[in-house]
Amino acid sequence: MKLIIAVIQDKDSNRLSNALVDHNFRATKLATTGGFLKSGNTTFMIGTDDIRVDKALEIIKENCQSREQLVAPVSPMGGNADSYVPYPVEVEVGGATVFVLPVEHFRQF
Ligand code: 2BA
Repeated sequence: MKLIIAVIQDKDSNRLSNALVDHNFRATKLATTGGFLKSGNTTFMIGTDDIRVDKALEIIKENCQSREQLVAPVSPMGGNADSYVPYPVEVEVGGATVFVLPVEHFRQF
């Protein structure tokens, strides 16, 4: 068994949820925050049999698109001056950042 952890953009999360349910995958959605942009994103935890990992990855790829995102300068007032970016920066936020981990034990009680 494997645990797939996929960090995706909020905009794609409903579409991905629906696609996973349609294909009989079980998933947990977490509201998360990107360390760089400090804005919301969504992390899916998907536990699945090894033979279904490729199908899950295909569904993630099909339902999550990368987008350009402009990072506006944020005043350091009241914040940390070390992280201050004085000009807008455009970054390409990926469709999905995916980790596939082995699961040692899986139990449901
Ligand atoms: P964020 O950390 O908010 O990063 C958003 C986007 O900003 C990244 O998109 C990347 O294009 C850019 N970026 C991140 N760190 C940067 C840096 N030090 N310098 C310049 N640009 C930087 P993605 O790479 O597609 O990542 C999207 C989200 O996936 C990230 O949001 C983070 O929440 C997660 N993520 C990405 N790589 C990760 C990793 N190795 N471990 C854990 N989470 C990761």
